[in-house]
Amino acid sequence: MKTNQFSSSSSSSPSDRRIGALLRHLTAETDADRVSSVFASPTSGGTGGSVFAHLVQAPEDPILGVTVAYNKDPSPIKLNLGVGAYRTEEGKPLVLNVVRKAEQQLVNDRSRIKEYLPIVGLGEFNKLSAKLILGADSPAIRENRVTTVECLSGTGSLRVGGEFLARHYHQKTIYIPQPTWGNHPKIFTLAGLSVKTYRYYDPSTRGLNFQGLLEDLGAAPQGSIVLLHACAHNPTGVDPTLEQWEQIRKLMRSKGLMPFFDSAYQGFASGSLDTDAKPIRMFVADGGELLVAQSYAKNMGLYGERVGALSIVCKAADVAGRVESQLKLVIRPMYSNPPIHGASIVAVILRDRNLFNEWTLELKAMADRIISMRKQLFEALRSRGTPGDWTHIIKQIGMFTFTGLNPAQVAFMTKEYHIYMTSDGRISMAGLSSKTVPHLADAIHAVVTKAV
Ligand code: KET
Repeated sequence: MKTNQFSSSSSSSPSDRRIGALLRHLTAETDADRVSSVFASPTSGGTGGSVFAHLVQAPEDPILGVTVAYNKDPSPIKLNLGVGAYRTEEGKPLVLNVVRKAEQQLVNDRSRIKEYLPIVGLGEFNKLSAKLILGADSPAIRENRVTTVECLSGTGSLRVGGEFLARHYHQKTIYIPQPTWGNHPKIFTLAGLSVKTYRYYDPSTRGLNFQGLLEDLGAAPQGSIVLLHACAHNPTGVDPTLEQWEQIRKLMRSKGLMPFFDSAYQGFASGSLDTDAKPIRMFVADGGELLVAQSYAKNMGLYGERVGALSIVCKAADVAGRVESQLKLVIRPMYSNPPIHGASIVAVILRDRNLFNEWTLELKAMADRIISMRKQLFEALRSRGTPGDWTHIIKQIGMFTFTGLNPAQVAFMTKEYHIYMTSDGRISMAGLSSKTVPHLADAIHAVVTKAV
């Protein structure tokens, strides 16, 4: 047997000795043993059926599956309004200019290396992300009460935060709005929380069911976790007003409900990063604790870089330190440590005043183009005399319009017009352009006048 670093010796530790014994045991196996064990294995080659033969075909994801179906459609007039991903007037994905510049800087810097990041990610990115969402003058940052860890975009931040709460928070129930982003219930269930809903949207007014929301949160057990969309609620495009946020805050704090903000669209609702962060900052200003998951997918167009952050605002600096130590224990066995490239791009942009300002302009331009699409679609329906009240198209906020079209109507529009959207009638306004608005308006007009 070959010697190795785990060979037992009088100076080795008990754990080294255990590993050494295990290795000896494994390598002591004879060739004959190995051959017979390979053929005895149900996973080996041969004539038997697959051990996975019982699997049923899983359905596609309700949102990402729309793109899969769209990609298969050979029609030249097809239109993908499914996934919330920004497109230009030409219908092309957009890499922001500031992102190109930041990447150039990174490439030119020969001192950059590809070592592992720490478990919590890129330190500078974490600091700047906390500042971006909580505000440069945030008392919580000043008092060192915030711990921020880089995670795999918004989804990863929600997942890590969910698992942290499941392990260490006294309440295991999270209330999510009804409706919400379809991945929320799956993320939190797999993180180990139990998921319940609170009323949020009123289909009859196509607005906020504020009364229902207050009643449901008022009836939630003391200390429950509450998932809140920081801005540009997905899929409804309906946000509380600041006055309503203040009432929500008071109610939640009076019952010790733990806010968990999902901020996937900072800057996309109003066009201003600070305005869109106001609800979160109201909850920080009262000195209470909260979690926030940030994503740079939409506002920096870094979808595939998977860059985001989880911040936990605590009441005291020493608590924040211990929270961070526990977050590391969640992250390390999940994916060890996060990727370096996306976080480096964000850090370059956030640290440089000129690049930051340029980013805010590009972000505002994306938000403005979406607002202009809302106006154009609304006008197109009005000019066609399409029955119904379509003012919600211009009232709703953010990337999506929650049209009110039902699954049968959506299916009709996909079949006859090659327009792809989620079956709940949500359309990504960011996927529209002046050229495609008439096609969508024709389809909506046809479907509502046909009584599908
Ligand atoms: N939260 C919300 C509310 C959200 O809409 C998304 C993505 C995410 C988090 C996660 O994004 P990430 O890429 O992990 O940072 N929503 C769009 C894309 C998707 O479904 O994955 C969407 O609704 O189309």
